[in-house]
Amino acid sequence: MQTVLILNGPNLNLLGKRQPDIYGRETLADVEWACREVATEFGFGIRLLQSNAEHQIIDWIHQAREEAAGIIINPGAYSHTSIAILDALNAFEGPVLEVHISNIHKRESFRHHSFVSQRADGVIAGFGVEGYALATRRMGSLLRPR
Ligand code: DHK
Repeated sequence: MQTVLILNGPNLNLLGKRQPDIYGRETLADVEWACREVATEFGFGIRLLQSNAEHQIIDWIHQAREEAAGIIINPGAYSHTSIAILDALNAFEGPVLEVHISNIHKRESFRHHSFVSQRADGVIAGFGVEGYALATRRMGSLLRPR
C-alpha cells in the first residue's frame, strides 16, 4: 500500500490549544483521523508527523524519497524562512501539497511568501484544519488519476 507523509512544522504540536481564534480547537490527532478516513477511501495509507526542528523535517523528506508516494506539508513558520526545506522537497519526486490552516495572505506581510510554494503542486490556505483532508483527497486524485 502506498503511503503519504503528512508533515507538520513548529508549534503545530499545540494545535487546538494555541491561538484557537486563528488555528481552531481541533488537534493534530483529529487531523490524522480525518485524513486517514479520506486516504482509506482512496486506498493509500498516511503517516502524520510533527517536529519543531527544521533538520528533522528535512530528514523525513529525505526518507520519503524511498518510502512515500507523496507529501502533504504544513511547514508552519518555516514556510516563510526555509530554503533548506524547499531544497529537500525539490529532491523528492512525488506530488507535494502545501497546507496552511490560516489564510496567510490575510495576515502579517511576513507570512505572505512561502518558499515551499515554489515546489508545491498545490496550496491550500485558510480552510482551517479541513485543508488537510482536502489536500489528502487531492493527493488521492494525483496518485490515481481517473
Ligand atoms: C502555521 C504557522 O505556525 C504559521 O507560522 C504560519 C501556518 C501559518 C498555518 O496557517 O497553518 O505563518
